[in-house]
Amino acid sequence: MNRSPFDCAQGDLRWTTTRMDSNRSEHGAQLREQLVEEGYCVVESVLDAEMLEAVRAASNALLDAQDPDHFEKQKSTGSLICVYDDPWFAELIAWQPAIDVLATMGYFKPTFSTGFVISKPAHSPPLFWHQDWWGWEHPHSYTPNPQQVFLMYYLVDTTPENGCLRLIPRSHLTRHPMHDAPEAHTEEIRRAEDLSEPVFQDLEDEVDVCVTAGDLVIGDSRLLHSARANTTDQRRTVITLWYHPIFYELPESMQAHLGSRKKGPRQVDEWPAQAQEKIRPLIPVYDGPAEPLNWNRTPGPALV
Ligand SMILES: O=C(O)CCC(=O)C(=O)O
Repeated sequence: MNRSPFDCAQGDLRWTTTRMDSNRSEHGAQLREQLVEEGYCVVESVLDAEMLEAVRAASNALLDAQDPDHFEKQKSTGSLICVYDDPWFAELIAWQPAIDVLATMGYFKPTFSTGFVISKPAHSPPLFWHQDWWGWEHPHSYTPNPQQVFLMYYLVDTTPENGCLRLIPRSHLTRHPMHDAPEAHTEEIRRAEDLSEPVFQDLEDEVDVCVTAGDLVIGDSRLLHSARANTTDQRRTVITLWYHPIFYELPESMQAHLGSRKKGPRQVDEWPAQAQEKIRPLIPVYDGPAEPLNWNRTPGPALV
């Protein structure tokens, strides 16, 4: 069966290009509801075969250029290479089918901050449990609408054997014991030195998210997530891109943190003009007087 870019992994949420626009917006509304309530949703086949091949080629080139030490330092994550390292990624950041998905969800003016090539080598350990939000000092972070979402594109079909994503539904809005586990992003944890640490354990309420290559996983950055070990002989790569679906409705101090540099991150200044132009509409811009919100990755007591 041909799948449209807007098909959802949830069987009853399917939408095809042959239906009317009202069905399309209904599907977008269902995706948004799932994102806001559960913390994530999946949209099938957002990358077509040609784009998938192009993303694989660009990612493999970056991965093959890394020093072996990079993979040692990032043993648990696999790799952590910023997409700003290669202007080709402008194509993926501004990929229209994904921007269209966000629009059907009612996110008409998203902005983009950064992204990473995360690749688990063959026979590599699990990724530690963590969440990626840095704005916990503002009360807005304890309300349902997402301040930041990850768009994850897996470049191979994922399974529990090759390191699929796993997550704790609703943990973006509800406290979980893992929120109070020792800090996850330390050097020792990144190096996966002790796999008996709590951040590497299986959790009762975890959900595996297995996808087909080219599907899109959209998740709230506050959601607790991790990835299983890759026990296969093949590399398993995901590209994670961070967007801000309601940037222009966020508190000014959050906007200031993200958008105080008018031209975007420094590396972008060195990109060819065409690549800069491609992502320009997605660069967050803040011109107001507010001071940037303090960066704090630890949820406060208001998360209950
Ligand atoms: O490797 C994965 O599947 C997940 C990557 C991840 O946790 C992240 O990008 O925040």
